[in-house]
Amino acid sequence: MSSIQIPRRRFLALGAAGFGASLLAGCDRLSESPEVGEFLSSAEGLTYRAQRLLGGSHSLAREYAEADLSPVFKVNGTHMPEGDDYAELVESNFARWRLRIDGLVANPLDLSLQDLRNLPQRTQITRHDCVEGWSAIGKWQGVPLSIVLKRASPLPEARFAVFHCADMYEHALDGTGQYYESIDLIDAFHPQTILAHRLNDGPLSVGHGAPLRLRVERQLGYKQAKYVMRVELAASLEGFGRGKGGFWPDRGYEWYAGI
Ligand SMILES: Nc1nc2c(c(=O)[nH]1)N[C@H]1C(S)=C(S)[C@@H](COP(=O)(O)O)O[C@H]1N2
Ligand SMILES: [Mo]
Repeated sequence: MSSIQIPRRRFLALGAAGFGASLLAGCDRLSESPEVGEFLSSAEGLTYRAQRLLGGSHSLAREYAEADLSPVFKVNGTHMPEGDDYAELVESNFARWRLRIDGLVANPLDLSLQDLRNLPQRTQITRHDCVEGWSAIGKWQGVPLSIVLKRASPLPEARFAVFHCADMYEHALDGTGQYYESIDLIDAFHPQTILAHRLNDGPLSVGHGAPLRLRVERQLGYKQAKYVMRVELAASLEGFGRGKGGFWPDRGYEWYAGI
C-alpha cells in the first residue's frame, strides 16, 4: 500500500485544483449531493473519480474468451447461508424464492427466478479479483440490473442500490453481521452490472451464491454480493449495517473498490 500513497496524494492535489471536480460534475448528477461531494473529495473518492475520469462512466471491464476460463472457480466467504429458511429454499430448488426490489422506487417488484430468466439476458466472461490475492475467470449469465431497475421506476432521490444477502456472515454483537453491499446508480446502470443466476453454463451453485448474485465487473470480489434477496434503492448509506455501505466496507475496506 505505501508505494502508491505518495502519487495518490499528488493526484488528489491535482483534483483539488479543479480538473477532477469540474469534469465529473458534467457527467453525473450524483456529484451534486452534499454526501457524495464529501466522498469525492476524500482519498478514497480518488479511485472513484479517477476511474470515471480516465475510463468514462460506461467503460467496460475486459471480457475474455471461453479458452481463458479458469478450470476451478474458488468458493470464498460464505459457502452456504445458515438457517432453516435458506435450507428450505435449496430443498425446493428455489421455487418459493422471490427477489424483492423496493425502497425509493415507484413500482416495487417481487420476481421469481423464472421471471428473471424471462427478461433479456447478458453473458460475460470476466475476471474476478479477490483482495485476498486470488483471481478467477468465469462466465456469468444474468439479467442486467438496469432492466430490473427500470421496471421498478427509481424515484429521483435514489442514489444507491443496496443488496441484502441471505447470509449472516458474523454474529456481531451490534447486529451488523448480515452480509450486504451497495453501489451507486452509475454502476447499477452499467451494462456489465448483472444479477447472475448462471456460472460457466450451469445454474449458480450454493457456494457461488444461489440463486442470484451481483456481478459489478469494475470492482473487487467483495462487492460481488452472493445470495441476493432484496435490492433496495436508497438516498444515503446511513442506516444500513454500520453505515459504510457494505459488510467489508463497515470493517475498513473501501466502499468503492475499483480495479
Ligand atoms: N453474501 C455474500 N457475498 C459475498 C461474500 C460472502 O461471504 N457473502 N464474499 C465476497 C468475497 S470476499 C468474494 S471474493 C466473492 C467470492 O465469490 P465466490 O464464492 O463465487 O468465489 O463473493 C463476495 N460476496
Ligand atoms: Mo474476496
